[in-house]
Amino acid sequence: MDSKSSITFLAFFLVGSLVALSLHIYLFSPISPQLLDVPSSSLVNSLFPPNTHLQEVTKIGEGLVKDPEDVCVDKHGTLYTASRDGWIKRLHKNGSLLESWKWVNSTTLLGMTALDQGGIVVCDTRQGLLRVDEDGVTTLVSQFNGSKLWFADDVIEGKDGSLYFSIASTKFGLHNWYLDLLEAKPHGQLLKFNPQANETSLLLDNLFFANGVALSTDQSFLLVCETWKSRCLKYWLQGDMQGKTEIFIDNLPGAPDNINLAPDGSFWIALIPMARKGMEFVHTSKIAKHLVATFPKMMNIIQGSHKKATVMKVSKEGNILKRFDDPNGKVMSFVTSAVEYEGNLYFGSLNSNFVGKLSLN
Ligand SMILES: [Ca+2]
Ligand SMILES: [Ca+2]
Repeated sequence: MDSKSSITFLAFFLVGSLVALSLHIYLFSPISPQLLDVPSSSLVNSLFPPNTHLQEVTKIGEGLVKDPEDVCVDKHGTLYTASRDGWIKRLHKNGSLLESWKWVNSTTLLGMTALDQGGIVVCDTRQGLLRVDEDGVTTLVSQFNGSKLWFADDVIEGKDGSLYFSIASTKFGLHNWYLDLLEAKPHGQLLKFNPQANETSLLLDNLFFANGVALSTDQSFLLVCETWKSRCLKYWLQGDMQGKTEIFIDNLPGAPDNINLAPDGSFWIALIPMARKGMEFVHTSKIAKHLVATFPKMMNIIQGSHKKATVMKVSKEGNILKRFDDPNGKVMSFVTSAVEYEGNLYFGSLNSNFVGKLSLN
């Protein structure tokens, strides 16, 4: 081949490859994406600079628990967490031993809450809402509107016994969570289960990955985190605003996971990182989204670094009060939950083999 034919051949090869790739993406992309505006964290970072407070965390039950996403504490001070091996582990008040309490046939347990009458409710992304108590495991809610309940993410009990819970995505499952992020459309829901009537109803639809839920001290409002939007919504349960929704806090410097009421009426929010540094452009390009969705090996591009952790304390009016970080995941990373009890913060994480504990004094 002379040089002219070589160039022609190369051009045909490149165009052909591009057409083949586009066709492959067109035929096999599992998403129909829209763009996602990831807020800049520079303002929050200037007011509340990242720090190393989470590096003072001590480890409870190291090696005895796998990726405990959430923790909860009952009225007797017993702490519970769900391990990815299906064990619900617990720690008695003032105890130091993380005990294997009950086993659930699941490797996909997420958010949980302690019940007033004893026992806990835990979200399973395949089975729905499960109640676990001394007698064993009972399924409370497994379907809604005639469809199987997928991807229940977090739950909280109201004082009348109602359970408020989130469905992260009605389209994608736990192991495809990154497709929900790439698609960036609101497939999340907030639901309410009334145990007396054995009835489940829809409170909010069209949420961008509905995640942590929490009730205010007086239970006049409910908070639900919209992970992909870096914000939490306030849903009014009482008063003039009953049934209405407003933004509680937005422009968070990360994606909110679990949110928990603090004893003083404020809230602790755990933030997971949104995208690997320098890879934020993926959220602004439909072509890039299709590419990553079609070739899942590229998904670590959009997965934020596991090697950091951030939690924030936010007042009931939605103002940031405190911030704790482990900026390089030296002690604890990918923290998904922070629960305050008697002067200590307890942490769950999707990248830990222990429950974290930090003294607030
Ligand atoms: Ca929770
Ligand atoms: Ca969660």
